[in-house]
Amino acid sequence: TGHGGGVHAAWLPPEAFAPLGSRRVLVRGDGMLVDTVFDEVERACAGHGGRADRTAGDREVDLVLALRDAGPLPAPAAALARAAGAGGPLGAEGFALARAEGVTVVLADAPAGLLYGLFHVVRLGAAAFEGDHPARRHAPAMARRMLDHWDNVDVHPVMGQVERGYAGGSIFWRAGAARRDLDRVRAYGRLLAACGVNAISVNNVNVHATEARLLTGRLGDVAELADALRPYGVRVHLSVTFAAPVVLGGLPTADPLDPAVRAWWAAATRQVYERIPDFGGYVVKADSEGQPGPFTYGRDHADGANLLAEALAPFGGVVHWRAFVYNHRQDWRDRSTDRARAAYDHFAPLDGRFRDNVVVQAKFGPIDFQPREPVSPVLAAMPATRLAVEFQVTQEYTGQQQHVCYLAPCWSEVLTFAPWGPGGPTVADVAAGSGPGPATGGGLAAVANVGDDPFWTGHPLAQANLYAYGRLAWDPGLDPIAVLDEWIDLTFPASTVGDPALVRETLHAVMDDSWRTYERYTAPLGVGFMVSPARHHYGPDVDGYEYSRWGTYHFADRDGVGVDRTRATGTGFTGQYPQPWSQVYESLSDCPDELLLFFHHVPYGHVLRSGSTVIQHIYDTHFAGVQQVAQMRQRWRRLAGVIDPAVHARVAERLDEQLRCAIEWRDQVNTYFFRKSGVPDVRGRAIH
Ligand code: GCW
Repeated sequence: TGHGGGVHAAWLPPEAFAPLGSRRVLVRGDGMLVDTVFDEVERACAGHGGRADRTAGDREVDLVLALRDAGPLPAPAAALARAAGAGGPLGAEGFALARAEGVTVVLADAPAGLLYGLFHVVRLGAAAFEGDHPARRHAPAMARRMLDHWDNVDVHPVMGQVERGYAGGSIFWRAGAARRDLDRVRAYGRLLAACGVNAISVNNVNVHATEARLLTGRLGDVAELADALRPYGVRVHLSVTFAAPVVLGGLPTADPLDPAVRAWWAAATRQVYERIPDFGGYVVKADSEGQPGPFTYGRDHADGANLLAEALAPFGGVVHWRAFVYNHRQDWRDRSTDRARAAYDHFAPLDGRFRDNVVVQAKFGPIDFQPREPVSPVLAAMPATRLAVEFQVTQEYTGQQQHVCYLAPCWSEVLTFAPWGPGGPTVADVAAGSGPGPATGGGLAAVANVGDDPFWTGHPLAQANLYAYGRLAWDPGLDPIAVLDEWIDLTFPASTVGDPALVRETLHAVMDDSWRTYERYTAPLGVGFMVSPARHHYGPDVDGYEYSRWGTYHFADRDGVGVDRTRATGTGFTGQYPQPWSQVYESLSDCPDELLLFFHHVPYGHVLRSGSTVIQHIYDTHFAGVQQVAQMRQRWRRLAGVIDPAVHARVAERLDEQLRCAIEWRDQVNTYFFRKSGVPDVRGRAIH
């Protein structure tokens, strides 16, 4: 069950539509997305014995999905709709749901709202048709909930078809061409709509020669994707190269202040909108890791971003300009350069200079998607700029979809973090536009984790990360464990599994704490980056980046470990935070344990807030982490014969690899620090 055309149904198996599909449903309203809603309802009803209507006769109904202006509704629904809509406009994507007298009503002002309302009903399952529901309004916290595909059109010699992709090839591109598997693209759009994602960029932020041409000569390929995704409310964006006027336009320069360059972007952008009227905008990685940018012309990032923003403005488009800018040719001997400082140093001084259709997109932490980082200080430093927070759903640094690592608890910590102190605005507020900055926030963006793998995400349980990302972008206040429950209910409907309670219990046992488990057996206390350069960031290599140009070091010696980022004696990075965090991170005694080595270089005998020493903490967490993985693997075995055997087998195989790899992490990290420090494990366990 759950398979259609060889592709896993993820969180939309037919059985998840049973409660809806067995009802008498009326869909009222016009527009492409209302048609989508009706198609969904019709399909569900065909499969489960219900009835789908678009015209209000005098037949009885169980569920009404209606646009407010769609004309008269049958009697009980009409009163309910009035009650549901009473609190004023529902917004471009919002909806209200109410139930009384055996009728459930979903009301929206705009077609997209009806689509999200439909999937809300699917999520509620049988509960949508039980008892009474007082009218409740739903609207997304973030206007833009975006996924960035790091998909290449051509296979890149080092990075492959999808940069940092762990789920096979791209669903959009293959070996230099568009795949044209539009059924798959539509299925993807449907999954995205069902978790709330409404924007994607379709190519890698590292824009190579072939990909550059998506903007001009190969725009048709992008238009085709936009057509396939439009019925699900997903708008398409494009990563562009800043050098486009040179490499595509044949101009001698891409200087953002050059009138010919501006004219080139204006013309190119006009042509994009002629082809794709609802095109979302551009994503740009500039002056970062070798990508071209305004620095070449002595201009800054505001000049660069504003150039593209000016071209997009007449059409309502936005430019997502990434703040991931740092010196990737550092000298490890130079102790004054600190990669963590870079984004703030480059961008904070530019606050106020960006046009209002520029979104500055900052990775959630100051370095690079490590399993544990403090929140990026950029997010608290640009009150006059629209800011988007960038997450990495693809598990580059969190087990590469070989390991179970449910990331929603990490994202939730970031989103609910209050940069100005407890009780103040949160990171989610900043992104949503309800914080101190502009009222139109930049929203969330995240690197996608899907590919042409039959399970979409390689590791079937990694589907939960994609689902949870969308849900947290819609409502960052959601409890990540409750989101996991939603995902379990949808993905493993009770009717499709042998023992629903065991399935739920096992998935929670395996997934709830998996991010912290991953953290335990990998790099300790926020130090990060002890990953293997040779194996593309998979598996341990404690000194792999220690003498590299990338600027990611741990500075372990015989006495201690960690990066001194204090103002007093270190790089001064703590000074990029507002109070109270600036002081909390500066202070050795107040700094949270999990970030200690991110901010401080300490002796191995330093006593943590937990009461343990740093060295003992390293040993304990690494032993504990491996034990937890072994338990996860044990528990998973109990689902054999209970769930879809293909899902069971794929996860079982990956848990074997996770355990192997976790043991390798444990032994390399423990041995490394034992050899450096000479301090034995107080519990006398085997360290090699
Ligand atoms: O995490 C790093 C990755 C690069 C990526 C870069 C970025 C697309 O290792 O593969 O490049 O971040 O975010 O731009």
